[in-house]
Amino acid sequence: GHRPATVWMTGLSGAGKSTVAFALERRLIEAGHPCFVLDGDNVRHGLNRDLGFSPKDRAENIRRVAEVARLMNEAGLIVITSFISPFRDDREMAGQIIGKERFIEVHLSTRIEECERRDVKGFYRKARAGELQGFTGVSAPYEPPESPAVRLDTELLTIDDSINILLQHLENYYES
Ligand code: GGZ
Repeated sequence: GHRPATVWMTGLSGAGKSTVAFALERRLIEAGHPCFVLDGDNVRHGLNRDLGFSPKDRAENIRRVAEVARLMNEAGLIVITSFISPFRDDREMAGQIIGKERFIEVHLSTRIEECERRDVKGFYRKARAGELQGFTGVSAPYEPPESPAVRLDTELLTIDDSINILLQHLENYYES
């Protein structure tokens, strides 16, 4: 069986959070665990469409995501969240809302040089050119977690490696 938990991915834009989140979701569904991914695409365009990227708006983004994750956990789902969540205090708040027991912090620790090299959406180039203000890692801070449950560097690991590490961690979590 499974206990509802929230796998909270944090890391820079381009670190691989969403890729890993959706690959993990697929594997968990195949194994019979109902789960759901919350990410910018399904949250920032709807529930959080009134929020931007100021520190205050990011805090509110994370607070609402945490409240939704908590509800989904209570409904019996494993939740995987994919947000930069750059501030330690905000992630701490998310852990409080979701409940320490259920909150699994995963740091996508891919170096900024690698994220910038990928530049999937061209945001880093725009940020360096001064066309995009307050971009995380360039002109806004990212505070890495000090003791995440899992740390994944997608420059060194394949997606399958990352998924296997996370599944192993979840198995241990469910056996504990
Ligand atoms: C960071 C930004 C910004 C700024 C737009 N800073 O690569 P993406 O496009 O898909 O991921 C980024 C996403 C970050 O949204 P989050 O909700 O995860 O942020 S937070 O947790 O800090 O609230 C990027 C895009 O939105 N984006 N402007 N200024 N990322």
